Formats: sequence, C-alpha cells, structure tokens
Amino acid sequence: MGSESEAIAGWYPGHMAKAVRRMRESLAAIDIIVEVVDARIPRSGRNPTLDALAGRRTRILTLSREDLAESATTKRWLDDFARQGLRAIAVDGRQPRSVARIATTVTRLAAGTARKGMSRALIIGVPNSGKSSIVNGLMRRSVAKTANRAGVTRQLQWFRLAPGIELMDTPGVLAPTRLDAGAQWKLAICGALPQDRYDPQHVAAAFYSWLIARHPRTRIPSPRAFAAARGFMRSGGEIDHHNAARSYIRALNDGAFGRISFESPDDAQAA
Ligand SMILES: Nc1nc2c(ncn2[C@@H]2O[C@H](COP(=O)(O)OP(=O)(O)OP(=O)(O)O)[C@@H](O)[C@H]2O)c(=O)[nH]1
Ligand SMILES: [Mg+2]
Repeated sequence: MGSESEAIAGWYPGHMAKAVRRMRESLAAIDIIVEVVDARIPRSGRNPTLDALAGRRTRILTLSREDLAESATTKRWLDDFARQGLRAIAVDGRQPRSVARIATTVTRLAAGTARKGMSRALIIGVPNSGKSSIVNGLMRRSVAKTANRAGVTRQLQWFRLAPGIELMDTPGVLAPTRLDAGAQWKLAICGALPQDRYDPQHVAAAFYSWLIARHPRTRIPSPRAFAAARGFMRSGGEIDHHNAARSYIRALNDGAFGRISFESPDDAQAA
C-alpha cells in the first residue's frame, strides 16, 4: 500500500493547515480541550499535532461511537487513560443524553478554569471523529453541520454552551505524516480519510485479514462472500468488488457486523 500511503500523506489540504494555524492563534484564550477520538481506534485515531497543541491545558478525551466498539475493550481503554491521568468519557455522539455527560464535566472544569467569568473550550480531533455531532448534542439543537464523510467542518466556529462557557468547533485534522499500513485501514474504515484517497478493496481485505487472525472462527462474512451474497454483479456475471467493498465498509459502520474494536490497550504499540 506504498503509493496509497503517499496519497494519504499528501492529503493535508489547505483548510487543515489553516485550521491548525487558527487554532494556535486562539489558544491563548482556551482553557479546556475536548479531544474526540473514535472508540474503535483510540491509538491510531489520535493526532500527535493536536496533542502537542493542547499542551498542558485541562483536557477531556471523548471516545465517540462507543455504540460500535466492544464495551469491555472501551472499558479497558478508559481505565488505561485514567491510569495515565487523562479524563476520558465514552459516548454515542448522536444521543444528547449520552453527550450530556461531557457537558457535566465541562461545566465542572469551567468553574475551576474561568477567567473573568468566562471559560473557553476547543473541540479537536481527526476528520469525521464526531466533533460536530457532540457540539450539537451539547447545544441540544442542530447548530453545526454533520455528515458521514471526512472534511465536513471547514471553519472554526464559536458556540455559547451556557452562560460563561463557550465552545469552538474545528475542522478535523489528520497528522500530515506517512501513515503505517495498520493505521491506514482503520482510519479509512472510521471515515477519517476521504473516499477517493483509498482503495476500498484493500481496506476491506486488510480489515478481514486482521479479523481472522484474531478470530479464526468469526461469523462475519469475508468481503468476497459479502459481495456474492449481496449480488454485486456487473453485466456479464462478474462481481463488482469495488462497490461491494464500499458497501461492506458501510455495513461495518452501520453496526451490521456487531461491535468491533480495532485496537485495545494490550496490543503491541506498533500494531
Ligand atoms: N454510530 C455513531 N455515529 C456517530 C457518532 N457520532 C457521530 N456519528 C456520525 O459520524 C458522522 C460524522 O460526524 P461529525 O460530527 O460530522 O464528525 P466531525 O468530527 O465533525 O467531522 P469533520 O467536521 O469532517 O472533521 C455523522 O454521520 C454522525 O452521525 C456515534 O457516537 N456513533
Ligand atoms: Mg465537523
């Protein structure tokens, strides 16, 4: 997947570089950082550039899409982050009741960090990790645009969360570095990469080889079996593997194959 890795490394569009610049400029006013990472990839789904940007500010790590991750693994991640002294919460970003737990923590932290009665928070993370959904949940109405593809939010935008608390939504930013093959398929499945930047067949195949190495007796269909069963045929009887693989990845994200965590705190760091 060498050439793909370059294509992805090259995908650091102007809006991301600009967003990072603007975030840096706003940092002096920021007291709290809410980092959002897909609960299925708490290691590969974090961006070291944003981590460095957060510095020593009060921080909340939000594991989003907890509805798609294995509950026991998410629990292990939460314990692991707690051991590192990081406040972490797992949520379903589409459910206001779930997101309310972030509001409780932000409000409590805001009381301790406010300057002249105002506390400001910045929400950061890789593309499509669920930042704007959380903003909407916290605001209890749809104020920020959300969609299931990378690069929806393009501008930094302030929202008034409560009297004395402001929150800034930001565009997703991917680390502008070469991604190793293991991180690529995970970020692609979690929607952090734009669809035209990866080959869905490679991604579906990489996922499935990871899966059968872990669960040799899995009942989740292989991409090939899925394509055949769903009738992805081109005229002439050939299987349309490309569109089948896209549909396979969509099914995974719809939860059709059940809850799957792609990473656990016990994996070797390099995995
Ligand atoms: N299943 C599930 N889907 C979620 C969750 N949170 C967000 N989504 C979906 O994920 C997609 C992306 O959400 P956004 O909130 O737009 O993500 P974002 O981080 O703001 O994305 P960018 O602005 O592109 O960086 C949307 O289709 C949401 O409905 C969650 O906890 N569970
Ligand atoms: Mg957004």
